[in-house]
Order: sequence, then C-alpha cells, then structure tokens
Amino acid sequence: MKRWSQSDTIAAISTPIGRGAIGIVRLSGKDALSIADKIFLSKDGRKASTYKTYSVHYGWIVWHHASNTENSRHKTPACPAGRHDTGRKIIDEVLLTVMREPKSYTKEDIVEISCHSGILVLREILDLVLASGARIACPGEFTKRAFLNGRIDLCKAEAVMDIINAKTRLALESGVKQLEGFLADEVRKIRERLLEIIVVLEANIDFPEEEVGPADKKAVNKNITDAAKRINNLLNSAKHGKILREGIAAVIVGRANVGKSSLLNALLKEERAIVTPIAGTTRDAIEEILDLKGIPLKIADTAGIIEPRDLIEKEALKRTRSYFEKAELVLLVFDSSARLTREDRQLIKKAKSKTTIAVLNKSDLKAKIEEAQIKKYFSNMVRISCLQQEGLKELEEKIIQSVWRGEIGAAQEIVVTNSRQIQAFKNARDVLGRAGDSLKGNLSIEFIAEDLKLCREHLGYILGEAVEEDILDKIFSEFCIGK
Ligand SMILES: Nc1nc2c(ncn2[C@@H]2O[C@H](COP(=O)(O)OP(=O)(O)OP(=O)(O)O)[C@@H](O)[C@H]2O)c(=O)[nH]1
Ligand SMILES: [Mg+2]
Repeated sequence: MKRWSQSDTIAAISTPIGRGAIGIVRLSGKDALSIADKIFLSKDGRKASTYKTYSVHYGWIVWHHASNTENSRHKTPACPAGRHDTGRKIIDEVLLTVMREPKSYTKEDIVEISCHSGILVLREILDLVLASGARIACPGEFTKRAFLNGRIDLCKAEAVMDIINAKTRLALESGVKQLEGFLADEVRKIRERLLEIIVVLEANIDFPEEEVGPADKKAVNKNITDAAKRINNLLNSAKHGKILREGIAAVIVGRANVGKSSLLNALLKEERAIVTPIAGTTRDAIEEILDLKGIPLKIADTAGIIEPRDLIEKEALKRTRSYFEKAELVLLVFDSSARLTREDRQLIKKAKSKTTIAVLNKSDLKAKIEEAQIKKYFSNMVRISCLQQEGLKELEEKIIQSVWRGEIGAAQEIVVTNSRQIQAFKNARDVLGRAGDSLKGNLSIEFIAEDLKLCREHLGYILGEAVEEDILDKIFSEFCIGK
C-alpha cells in the first residue's frame, strides 16, 4: 500500500452519496485555504484565506477554463452575474466554513464546502479541489490526523467509528461516552496506579537482597489487586460492547404454518413477511434489524419446511439451517392449538443445544399443548397470539433477559467495544497476574517491576501509544471516507 504523506492536503465528500438537501466536501491541511482561494468566489469579495476561524461565508464555487491562476479570480467578486463569462463556470452556490488550526477536528486548517447535494455537483467540486492541489483522503484519514496530531486518543477515534456505525440509541450512547473519554480516563488511572508501585519498587532495587520489604509488599500487593480488579471489570463490559456494536443474531424457526412470519411482522410492527394459511409460504429467509430497548436484534424469519419435496424446498431448508447455525438466539415457534408433531419434536431436539425461547403461538385458540411438555426442554417459554397481539411484550422482555443474561449491561458507564481493546486488556491482565505471583513467591523486584512496566505498555496501547503504523492503517481503514 502506498504510504501517503501527512503533509498533503486531503479532501473528500463527507456526506452520504444520494439525494439530500446539503452535501459537504471537506478539506484538511496546510493548503486548504489557498485551494479555497482558487475555487471560491465570495459574495463579500474577500479571499477565503483572509477569513477568521469558525466563520461561514456565502459564495460560489467556480471553475476557470484557463488554469487556476491567481490574476483572474478575485477581480470581479459580487455575484454570478458573470456566470457566462467566457473562461469561467459556476458549479454551485455554496457556504464555505473555515476552521483554522489548531482548533479544528484535525488540528489543521479545515475548509468545508456545503453545496447542494447530488452526486454530480459533489463530484465536480471534489474534482476541482483535487485539481487545485489536494489529494483524495483515505477512509478515516481526517480522524487519523486528529489522532496523530494529538487531538484525540485512539479510544476516542474508535468511539467516533462506533458513533457512526451505531444502530440503536444505546450503542450511540456508549460511543458518546467513550468519546467523552470515560474509557481512556479509567485506563489512565490504572496506569498511574501502576507507576506509583513501579516507583516504590525501583527505590528498593538497589538493596542487596532485592526483596520487597513487608510494608511495601502489602502496599504493592494492594495496588496490583486493585488494578487487576479494574481491568477485569472492563473486560466484563466487553460482552455488552460486542452486543451493542454488532447486535445479536436471532432466528425464528418452527414447522410450517405455526406463525413464524406473523411473529416477525408483530415484532417489527409492520407487514414485512407474507402470511397465509398455506403451509410453506415462506421460502427465502427474511432478515431485519429490530431495536429492542437498545439491543440491535438481527432477526430472521425462515421457511418452515422440514422434509423438502423439491429443489426449491431443498434450498429453503438449506437457508433455514444456515441461519439456525449462525444464530445466537433461537425463537422456536409452536402452534399451541395443535398437538406436538413429529416435526416439532425434531426441531426441539435441534434447538436444545442453543439458547432458545419456546414461543407458543395462537394462544387465542384452544390449547392442545401442555406447558409442561415444553418446559421439559426449555425453561424459557412464553405464550403469545400474533393474531391478538398478546404476549409480545413478555416475549420482548424474555429476549432482553436472555441477551443480557441477568447482567445490568445497558446501564454500565464504560463499555469496551472492540477486539483490539479486549486483547490489550487481556495481555495487561496476564502480566499483572504474573507480577502478583512473583510478589507472593518473593521473586526479584526487578522481575515484578518489569512486568508492571509491560502491563502499562499494554494499557498504553489502548490509548494509541506505540501502535504500529500498519495497525493504525487497519483501524482507520474501517472508517468511511470523509470522516
Ligand atoms: N388464530 C391464530 N392464527 C394465527 C396466529 N398467528 C398466525 N396465525 C395464522 O396462521 C397462519 C400461518 O401464519 P404464518 O405467519 O404464515 O406462518 P409461518 O410459520 O410463517 O408459515 P410458513 O411460512 O408456511 O412456514 C396464517 O393463516 C396466520 O393468519 C395467531 O396468533 N392466532
Ligand atoms: Mg412464513
């Protein structure tokens, strides 16, 4: 991969492509303002490079046939009256925002051109900006600069990505908390604690016997235990972080006609899947995302075919199986107005090994299935009627409970969200454990101090200290272009 220079001025379309009222082309770098001078014709007749920071200006983006030379540009400010001047074309009427270094997102000069959104306009402005001396930004490069220029730590940069990708309010809140610095603060506090112990230990190193004295030993041990506890708490939060970030994959299974598609529709509160009294209505699995009190639930309605009779049914069964295997949560639906069939029993056998909620549908009809028959296999059971919209709240509650598994989850202040952080915390925990053992075993102080320093390094990695360039590239490449 080509290494781009940090000193280039970068540009990108920062708003989603598609129809919208406003689109933004963003520039960052030392030439951002001089590039703006070349292409922006202001209403007030001034050059962009003379504007104060945090100011917004009205004008036009213009394209000059005869290369972008200095002379022709700002002679005729005013308005697009000169729109048909030979040699000059107005591309769009815009607002230009100037944010000067160092108080900007990247700590560099930033210019944002807010134009009419539409891919042609945006593309033309971007092309003009590129032709005037900027280069196209790599994904996440604005945020990468914010990090490299010391405006944000890596935790915060990653929080920006979590915020962009958040699918539910809860995921968003967790991202915002990380951006506010909760996680980074906690990591810093633990690191400070460790540093205190290292200082105590190093003061002892010069003693000939190189063993920690009893008073210090107690204090060091307390600090190690405390740091380990805090790291473990953070690691425990990772389960919730993963759920908030990636959601939970759930699948609705059951034999034909029990009301699987009706259940999907009831949960989504819309007529998403086709529902008919004909067995085998659903063939192709339908997947949707549901925001269940902040949990992004990826839920799939599947075909109820269990013994396929033709090629289509065979394929349908294959898809159901694949969703079933991937699912972290199974909603096994029964028609409670009919006795358990052989097919029901087959499915029970399969679902026993998974986290399953048994859903007894059609509770509006006379029950032919005894609860005990189901409770034998699944402790989690709920009666519902999709037709009468009954029991759905209870089912949602059961889903939430089985996702959080009785842990508070959602209310947690700090949530570790990604695998890079998790790995660093695990490494930190391991070396800390080793330091604790060495202390108990009266090993040399140097060993203990070394491990504590290593632990600090692992924690520093979370903040972005000493992270190698290619890892940074990988992190930022997951961002969208323009952020
Ligand atoms: N009485 C009653 N009928 C229901 C209820 N839920 C669904 N049904 C009916 O059961 C029939 C089958 O519903 P679907 O949702 O299509 O069932 P399915 O499990 O998706 O069926 P396949 O896609 O064929 O596997 C339809 O006629 C629904 O109207 C319910 O709670 N009570
Ligand atoms: Mg169906």
